[in-house]
Amino acid sequence: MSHGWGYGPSDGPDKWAENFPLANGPRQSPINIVTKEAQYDPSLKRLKLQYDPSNARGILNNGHSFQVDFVDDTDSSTLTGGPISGTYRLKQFHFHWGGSDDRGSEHTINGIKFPCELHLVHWNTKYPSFGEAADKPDGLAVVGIFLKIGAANPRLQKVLDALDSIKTKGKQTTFSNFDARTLLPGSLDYWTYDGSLTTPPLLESVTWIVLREPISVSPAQMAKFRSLLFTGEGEAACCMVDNFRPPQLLKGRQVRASFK
Ligand code: B30
Ligand code: ZN
Repeated sequence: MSHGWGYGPSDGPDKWAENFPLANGPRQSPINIVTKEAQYDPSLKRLKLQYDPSNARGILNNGHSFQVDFVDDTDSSTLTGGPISGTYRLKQFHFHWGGSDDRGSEHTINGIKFPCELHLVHWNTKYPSFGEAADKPDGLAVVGIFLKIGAANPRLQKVLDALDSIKTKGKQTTFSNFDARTLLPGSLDYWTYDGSLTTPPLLESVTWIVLREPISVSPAQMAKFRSLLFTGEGEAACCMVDNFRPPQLLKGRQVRASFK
């Protein structure tokens, strides 16, 4: 589970290009979304997210975030519609967050940072597996959802209650019967653009779908995210905070909006 990259001064986003030259590629993520530059595209379809709660399988501290993993051997939890063609299956979701509430999201909106960002990761079933899809230009679709400070979000609580069991890098536990649809905001209005994984290997395979409406999270809930550790059991503890990549150059890409 040693990745050779992280979010510190010696192995963080400014250093990733040394081992992953794609860091300077033509379609890197995240980006700053300048709302007045996004073009409304009436041909964009409504997003359809169909998730089966029984597909949730486990939760893992992977040393750079934590992820909830899903069984993906059938089309029972899928993303269709929106900007994509065909069917994409849910593989996992995870979050990025800050050490304080003034930062933490990867995408920004007109330069505004949110304290946390949720990523629901899907792969295109025209390929045989996530691994085969992950390096294809149309291989992945990630739905990004901002979290903003407000009322405690009861839909997050089951996830947050599991974090005590996976405090250190490499720990995992079962996580079952979870409906990821409950994490979505009321409106599915979105921006979309062609981008990449936001962590090494930074593969340029992601159709990004960033929702306009944030979901809420309380200060106490954010504290729970920040109680996780980057480090493994027995190592000097290092809190898992500021695990986000900053916005990358647009390099001529167009951002489209599903709404006027
Ligand atoms: S993101 O949504 O762009 N932040 C991956 C998926 C989505 C994003 C970033 C990365 C991904 O699948 N990475 C490769 C898988 N990981 C697996 C792991 O357990 O956590 C291996 C890795 O990075 O090299 Cu660590
Ligand atoms: Zn992510």
